[in-house]
Amino acid sequence: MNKKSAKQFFVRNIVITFALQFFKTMEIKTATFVISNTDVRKCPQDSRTEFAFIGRSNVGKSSLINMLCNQNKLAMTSSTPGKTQLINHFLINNEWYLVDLPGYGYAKIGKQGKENLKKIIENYILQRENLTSIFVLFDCRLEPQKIDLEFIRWLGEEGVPFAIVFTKADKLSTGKLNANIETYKNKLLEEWEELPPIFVTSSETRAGKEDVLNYIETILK
Ligand SMILES: Nc1nc2c(ncn2[C@@H]2O[C@H](COP(=O)(O)OP(=O)(O)OP(=O)(O)O)[C@@H](O)[C@H]2O)c(=O)[nH]1
Ligand SMILES: [Mg+2]
Repeated sequence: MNKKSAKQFFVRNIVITFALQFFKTMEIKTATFVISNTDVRKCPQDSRTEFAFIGRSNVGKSSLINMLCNQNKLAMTSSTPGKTQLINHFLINNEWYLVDLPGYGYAKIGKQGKENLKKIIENYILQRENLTSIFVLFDCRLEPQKIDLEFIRWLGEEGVPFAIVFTKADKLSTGKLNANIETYKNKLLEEWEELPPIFVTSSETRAGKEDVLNYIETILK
C-alpha cells in the first residue's frame, strides 16, 4: 500500500467507525423489575423518563418488552388473554423505565372488571408525568379494530403522543403483512392528518427491535 492509499484507508476507517457509533442501536444492558400496582400514585417516585406499552389483551405487549430487553421472563406472558392486570415498571440501564400495562378489551373479566382496568389505564396515562410516549400495539393479522381506533382517538383528544407497533409479524407472509399495514394506514388517514411513527415487530424473530430501540433513544436524547 502506498502512502496515499494508506492515508485514504485510514481516513475511511475513521469515517466508518464514527458512522457505526452514530447508528449503533442502543443496548439494553440491564433490565430489572421494580414494582407492580394498580394505582398511579404508587408508581416509582423519581423523574426518570418512561415508555409504556398498551393494546388489546394478548396482542403481545409483555412479549415485546421481553424481546427488547433480551429476557424471557422479565414480563409475564401467557397465551390466555388477561395476563397482565397491573401497571408494571421495569428499570432499564438504571436510567429509564419500560412500563407493561394491562390489555384492554378482554371480554371474560366482565363489565366491572373492564371498567376497573379502563380506570387504571386512563389514570396512569393522564396522571403519570414521567410518561413520555406510549406504544400502542396492533396485531398485524387483524383488520383495523374498532376498539384500537377508539383508543388512539382518545389519546389524540387528550394530546398524548403515541407510536403504533404492529406485533406478530412472523405470523404473516411479507406480502400479506405489507397489505394489512397499508390497509391500516389508509384507515388511519381517514381521520388523522398525519400518521404516527409505525413499527413492525415480532417477538419470535426479534424483527423491529433496533427500530423501536433507536426511536426510544432519539426521544431520550
Ligand atoms: N408468534 C408470535 N407470538 C407472539 C408474539 N408476541 C406475543 N406472542 C404470543 O402471544 C401471546 C400473548 O402474548 P403476551 O405478551 O402475553 O400478550 P399481552 O399483550 O401482554 O397480553 P395481556 O397481558 O393478557 O394483555 C403469547 O402466547 C405469546 O407467546 C410474536 O411476535 N409472535
Ligand atoms: Mg401482558
